Amino acid sequence: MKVKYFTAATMQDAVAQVKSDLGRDAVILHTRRFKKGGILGFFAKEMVEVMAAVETPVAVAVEKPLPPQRISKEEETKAAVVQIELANMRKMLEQVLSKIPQSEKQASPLFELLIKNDVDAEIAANLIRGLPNDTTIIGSDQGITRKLLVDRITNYLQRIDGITIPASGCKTVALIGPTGVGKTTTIAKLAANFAIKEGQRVALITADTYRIAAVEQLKTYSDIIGVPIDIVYSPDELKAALYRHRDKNLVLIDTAGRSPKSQYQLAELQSLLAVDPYIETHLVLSATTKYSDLLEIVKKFSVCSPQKFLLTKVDEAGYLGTVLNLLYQFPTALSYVTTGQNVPDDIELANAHKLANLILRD
Ligand SMILES: Nc1nc2c(ncn2[C@@H]2O[C@H](COP(=O)(O)OP(=O)(O)OP(=O)(O)O)[C@@H](O)[C@H]2O)c(=O)[nH]1
Ligand SMILES: [Mg+2]
Repeated sequence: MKVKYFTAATMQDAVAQVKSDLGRDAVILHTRRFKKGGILGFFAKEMVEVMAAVETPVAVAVEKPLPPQRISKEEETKAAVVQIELANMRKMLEQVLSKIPQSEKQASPLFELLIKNDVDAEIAANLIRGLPNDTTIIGSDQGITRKLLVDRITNYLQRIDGITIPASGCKTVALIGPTGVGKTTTIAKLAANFAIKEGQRVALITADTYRIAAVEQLKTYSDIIGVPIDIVYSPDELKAALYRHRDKNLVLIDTAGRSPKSQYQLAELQSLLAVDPYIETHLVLSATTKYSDLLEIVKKFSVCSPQKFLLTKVDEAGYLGTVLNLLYQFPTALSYVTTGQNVPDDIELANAHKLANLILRD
């Protein structure tokens, strides 16, 4: 097969070139319009490029005498142009239709369920695209389709990564996030679980010295759990405290709630965490926060390069679709999920399958 490109000012001219060069058996494979010349895009001339091919180039070289023509060459060229334009229109229409799966959207109760749970409409449409309709599988019910959908959601959430204590050396984890999302409570839950249930050597450090009550809150937990606590007022003090606790398995750092709107506060937090590149930072997000706010929080806290998200207050959240939307936008590992105020019980390693089912809550 011989393939050639032809450029001309009009589609008619390009097709005429194809015919005279490759013969009447040539087929048009692709056409495109592009701009040529001009200055900075101004006065550019629109050109047409046609990609054409012919099966047997030999036959083209020795062109057979044409049968008596009933239609003129000009009419033939026009017909070919119309055909190309029609093919292009059909292609465009197919593309548009594939983007708007209207029938799926309207027909599927699962689509409605995703929307009810605050999943973004486009994400919901992507998730249900191609899923078998309940009526298409003999003997099936919504359970089968629902299971497939849960699997799809699970795939999007499957980067689960809690705190792993190294065989030797010390793991340092800092929780950061906006005010009141549950950082201190979560630190207490983690400390209790690792120290009491797993028997690890744990130390707490709090850098939240803005409120007396904040220090007292964590100090109370450290007394009950029986782990040491250090209060640090500067990056240098944090460095020194980390050095002091180098014999521990896990050091948990609590930080003050920061407003995503305050660049100063975020820069301060960033310089605090910069004292040790091995600090694993979890951005604590409340499942009750609305999506637009979550987006802003994630964007603004990105200056602190959090490696993982930790989701709190899942017990209070009416709908969890926002979590899926967020992870679609920012694919990030989820570490833990907290489900209530009780220390140490209301925390668990994030579970993608469980969350997927919550995202499809009736
Ligand atoms: N329902 C529910 N409440 C929670 C959860 N986690 C924390 N809380 C509550 O949320 C409130 C704030 O918790 P804190 O741990 O003080 O939050 P924080 O992020 O440390 O707050 P700041 O230090 O002020 O930024 C407390 O009343 C907690 O009991 C949770 O998973 N579910
Ligand atoms: Mg706190």
